[in-house]
Amino acid sequence: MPAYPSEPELRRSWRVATEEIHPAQLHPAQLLDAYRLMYTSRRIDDREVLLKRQNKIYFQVSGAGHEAIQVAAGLACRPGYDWFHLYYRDRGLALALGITPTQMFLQGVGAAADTMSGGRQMPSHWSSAELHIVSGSSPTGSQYLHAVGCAHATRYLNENKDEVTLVTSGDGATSEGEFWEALNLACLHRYPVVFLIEDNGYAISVPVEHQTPGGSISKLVSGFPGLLRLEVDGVDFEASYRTMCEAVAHCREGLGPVLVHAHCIRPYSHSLSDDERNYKCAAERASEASRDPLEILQHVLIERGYTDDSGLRDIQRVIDLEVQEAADFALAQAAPTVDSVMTNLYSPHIDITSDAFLAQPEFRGEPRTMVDTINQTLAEEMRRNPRILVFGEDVADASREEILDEVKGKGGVFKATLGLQREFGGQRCFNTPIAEAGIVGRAIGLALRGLKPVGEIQFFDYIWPAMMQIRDEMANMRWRSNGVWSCPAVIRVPIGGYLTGGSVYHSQSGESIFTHIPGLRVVFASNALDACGLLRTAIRGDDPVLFLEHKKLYREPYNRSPHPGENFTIPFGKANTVKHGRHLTIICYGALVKKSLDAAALMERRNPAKTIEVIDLRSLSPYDWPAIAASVERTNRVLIAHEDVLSWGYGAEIAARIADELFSSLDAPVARVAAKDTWVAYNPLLEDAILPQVEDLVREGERLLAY
Ligand SMILES: Cc1ncc(C[n+]2csc(CCOP(=O)(O)OP(=O)(O)O)c2C)c(N)n1
Ligand SMILES: [Mg+2]
Repeated sequence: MPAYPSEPELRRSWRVATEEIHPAQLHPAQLLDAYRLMYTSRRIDDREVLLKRQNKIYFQVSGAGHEAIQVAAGLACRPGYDWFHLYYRDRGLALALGITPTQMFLQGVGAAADTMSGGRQMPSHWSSAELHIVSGSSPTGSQYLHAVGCAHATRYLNENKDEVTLVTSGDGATSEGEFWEALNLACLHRYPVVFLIEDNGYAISVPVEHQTPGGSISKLVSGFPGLLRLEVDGVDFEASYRTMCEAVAHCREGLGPVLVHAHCIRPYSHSLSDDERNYKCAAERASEASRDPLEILQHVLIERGYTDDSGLRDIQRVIDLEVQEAADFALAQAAPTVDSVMTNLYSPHIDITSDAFLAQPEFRGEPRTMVDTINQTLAEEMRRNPRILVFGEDVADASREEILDEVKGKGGVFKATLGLQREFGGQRCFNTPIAEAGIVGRAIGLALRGLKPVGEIQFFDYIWPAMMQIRDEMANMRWRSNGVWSCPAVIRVPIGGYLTGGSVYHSQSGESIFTHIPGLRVVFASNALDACGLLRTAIRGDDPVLFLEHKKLYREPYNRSPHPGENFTIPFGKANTVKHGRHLTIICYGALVKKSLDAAALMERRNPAKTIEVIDLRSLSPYDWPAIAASVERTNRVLIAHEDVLSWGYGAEIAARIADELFSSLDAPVARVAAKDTWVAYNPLLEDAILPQVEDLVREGERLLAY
């Protein structure tokens, strides 16, 4: 590996004004420093625009017009102490916090030496562990929930610490549900979060009055209890700085969240792919041009005699040169090697597929149900690790703690978390609002801070509001930041049907949608013992995990297990051959394991010369290809069975791979048994017809045996 300059090395060669300034004492030198940062921001944009036109970088989004409020925000906070969730327009903010021009250009050219993403993210996707700038993504508004999780972590880790979390977005992003979920949570818990809305009047081409009822986000949120609202002319640096200092001080004092509504302009269109002349009239553009934050501050500096025209030109010349040098340096850097594309998808520190997680059970006590075992495993891990927080809808025993002595407690709609609040307190097991993106988004913020969140989505059928958080944030945080940040949260999700009455919104499967996500681990236990071992591995691991729990299997008598010990773990990616046989392999998981065993027994009775092997995958991503291959090479016939729908389902991938890699071992086609390509219905007759049954397995199995 070539030696690239480290982030601190890059920073040493770049001077920024990060000393704390008191608003009342903004002296000339500090105003000049603010101007330098604002001017640098604009010049980097201009240079990037040029480089994009020359095809030397591949995308450009500018901070032009936002520099005053951004630099003010950066200078009002303490990088490396406070926490930052920025958005793509925050160049001035990132500069004020300490990201250097060189770092910006390294990301622009997509260099291997890009400290923020290793050439993986577009420019202006800020990240620095040292400065506490969390790797940003592109989905508008999703960062708000991470900020809430981050502020929650501040409180959990050290209630007296006065660090503040700053989260920013444009005006348009406030229409996203995540913004409202985050505001709800921040006000509910009085978290120390500054919400900075940089309102440039447009979301790409949509003017703010067509986006926000009444056209003013700060007016719209007036009913949120405990929310301090501040509105400011965001092109006026001094006003912006005073406002940001007030907002930050309010949070530091523990007085609750603040929303700063800053009005700015956007002179360079939305991005280089956009031309605002197509939707903004000339008069409006001219009026915006008269509010350029750089010109306003220049005017102040000269009028007060802090500098003159030639002084300004000197400042500009120095910065022009610095920017030019930074760009030239970045352009000379090597691209990432193509063999690096898979690095930092999963933790390089803890390999949950390794034999380190292979443990022998030390059984004790009476057999327990799967749901009891999950409950017990959670409690054991919480005793062992105070960083584990369990939360979700109805997971606590009682939100009103004072009545705990009088009531039995709820502990989840399936009782998987019963007693955890009672034993560990409301700080460690608590109810959340009904907001699935909020559950996962908060988990992301907590995990970024080194906590181990174990969130619950009440039913798989309701996981969809969290999809953006799972796929575009939790699963790719490590990859997109090239290993600097990660979100090793565990999300537990009851799933599946065969409930007689569960119907359309309490019985669906859909695991293949998640196994399709790089960076996410997906496991699915069929019995109490596996649930214990896999859950413990998930919690002790360092990757984000979707932990699927089949509702129908929670309380079955047949899949119970005595307690296997407090250190029992199962590595991910290791299947369990639950029955050995020589003439047909059934590959299955979840509720289909028992059905496959029943079908195997029936087929063997009807075909005495045949024996059937049943493999419970347990872990869906990664999955145990060696176990599948070894079995199919012996039996030469294979049936893949799952409860989720057939088409584009989980079995399609396994079948394709078997057809590709084991073709010469096959004596029959690769068959699949799965749900019909429809929804799970309420009427039990319909549910039976829709979901795969033992007879379906027998029919397909015997077809293969006879082939
Ligand atoms: C979830 C999501 N939807 C759509 C987009 C495409 N998109 C990128 S920026 C943008 C407009 C954002 O406007 P605003 O929040 O006002 O920020 P501004 O760019 O004006 O600073 C849109 C629609 C996206 N990135 N993410
Ligand atoms: Mg906007």
